[in-house]
Formats: sequence, C-alpha cells, structure tokens
Amino acid sequence: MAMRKLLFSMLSLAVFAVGSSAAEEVTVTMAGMQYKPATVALDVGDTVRFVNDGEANHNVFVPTAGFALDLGKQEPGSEIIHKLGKAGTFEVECVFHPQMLLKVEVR
Ligand SMILES: [Cu+2]
Repeated sequence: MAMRKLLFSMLSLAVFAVGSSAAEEVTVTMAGMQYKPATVALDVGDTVRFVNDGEANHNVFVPTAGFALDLGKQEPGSEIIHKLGKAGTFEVECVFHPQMLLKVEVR
C-alpha cells in the first residue's frame, strides 16, 4: 500500500514537471577567448549562466542602448547567472578581449 502511494506521488510530480512552463537556462562558457555558443535565443524571464571555464579573467559587458550592463570582472572558475528582463536583441562583449562577442536575442 505504501509503495502504491509512493508511485502515485512520483507520477504527480512527473506531470507537474511537464506541465509547468519553467524558465529556461542556457550556459555560455568563456574558455578559449570566446563565448560559447556565440548566439543564444531565449524568452523574457529566462536566464543565462556565464561560466568562466578558461584561465583568464573575463567580463560580461553590454553596450547596446537600452540593455547596458557590466557584470564586472569574472575570475576563472566562477559563474554569474543573469536573468533576461525584456525583449530585444543585444550584444555582449568582454572588456578584456575585444574579439569576444555574444549575441543575445530575447523574445
Ligand atoms: Cu575575456
């Protein structure tokens, strides 16, 4: 009887997980002097997890008007989670490495 009750609880959880519209999270890594992936498309309320898995300091800097952002120096081994607040397209740069570019499209 207890087993049956447990099974029912697990099924309820599974249905809940599928039915809920949980926010999505995409991981962007910074090793090799580049953001990977170089383009992400997400919805308002979703999050981007910036992971510095390289050996240099990196940064998340957004120069795009209306989306200006500077998350400061991000050291190797650290991560920053950023929530996307509004729709639009903006570019992310690293102030230390001008060749690092990431395009973020928020729907
Ligand atoms: Cu960098």
